[in-house]
Amino acid sequence: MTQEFIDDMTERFKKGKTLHKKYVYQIVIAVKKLVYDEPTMVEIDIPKDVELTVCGDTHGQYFDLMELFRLNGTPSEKHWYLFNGDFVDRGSWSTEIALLLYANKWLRPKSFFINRGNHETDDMNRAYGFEGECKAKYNERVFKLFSESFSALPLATLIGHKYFVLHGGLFSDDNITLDDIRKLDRHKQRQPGQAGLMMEMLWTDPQTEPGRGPSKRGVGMQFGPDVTKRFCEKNGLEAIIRSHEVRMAGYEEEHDGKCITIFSAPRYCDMTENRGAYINIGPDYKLRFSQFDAVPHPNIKPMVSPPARLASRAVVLTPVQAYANSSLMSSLM
Ligand SMILES: [Mn+2]
Repeated sequence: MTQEFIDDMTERFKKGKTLHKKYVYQIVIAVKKLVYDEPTMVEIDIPKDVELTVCGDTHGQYFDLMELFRLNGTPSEKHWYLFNGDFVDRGSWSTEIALLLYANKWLRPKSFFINRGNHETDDMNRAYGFEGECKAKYNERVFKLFSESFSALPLATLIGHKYFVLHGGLFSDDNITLDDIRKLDRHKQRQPGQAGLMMEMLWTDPQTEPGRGPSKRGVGMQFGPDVTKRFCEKNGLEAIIRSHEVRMAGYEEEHDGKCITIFSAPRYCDMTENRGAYINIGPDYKLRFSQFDAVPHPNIKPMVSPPARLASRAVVLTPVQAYANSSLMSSLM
């Protein structure tokens, strides 16, 4: 992989062109190997002359990601990026975003990072467009390779022992520590399933009430400010940084500033009038939030299979299928 290749690919995608299949196979296979060998929780420190940008959900909104890079700078050895999951599904350019992120990961594995989100999973990709998009733009093998690579992605990143970054949020059990995440062998299960630590890391949401509550999604659960406070104190953290839910400002600091949501898909699904945001962190480990707005994009509809298809053949819905069928699907990630 070279920067020239990435620049060329970026321009091709802007013009609505695809990449030759042989390059797609090479990129996805190479990145699968790379991320498979990373720990379940990647631990990074920010060197003196480096800035790290943390991005939330991008959901196939390629032209908005281009706007983010235009405003904030493209990835380089001195400008690191961490994408906190949900870069595919819902938008019309999920393969473009996935390939661009992967090409960057291949070129600079130690300065470009990707966490898995609840949409880097087979169930979600079937219902929310990524599988269909892979088949429409490439072929089924491309989807299968992506699916394998998603299963290999790390589930969290720890920044300077201060910020715990993961897609969903905290856990149903107060005894879980960062050491349990370090020890979690994510390669034992390809999909997060309906219960357990991996599922909770990808699916949970914060709530304003103390304690824990049922999830409005039907998958995972919600955790209150006291849960976040205890987790941060116990693990010596400043805050957790998560994504997974749209916020009108693109970001929100909740739970006394200890639970930060970052969301990078402005005008989400062309339906919500939210801004997008990202966080820049330098060697001082202070968080600097930036917001940005959606830009125009070609009028191409997402390749979503109708959720009714799931209902028609499933007598008993799994929680994930129920979520896919719920009327909340347009307002949640
Ligand atoms: Mn999500």
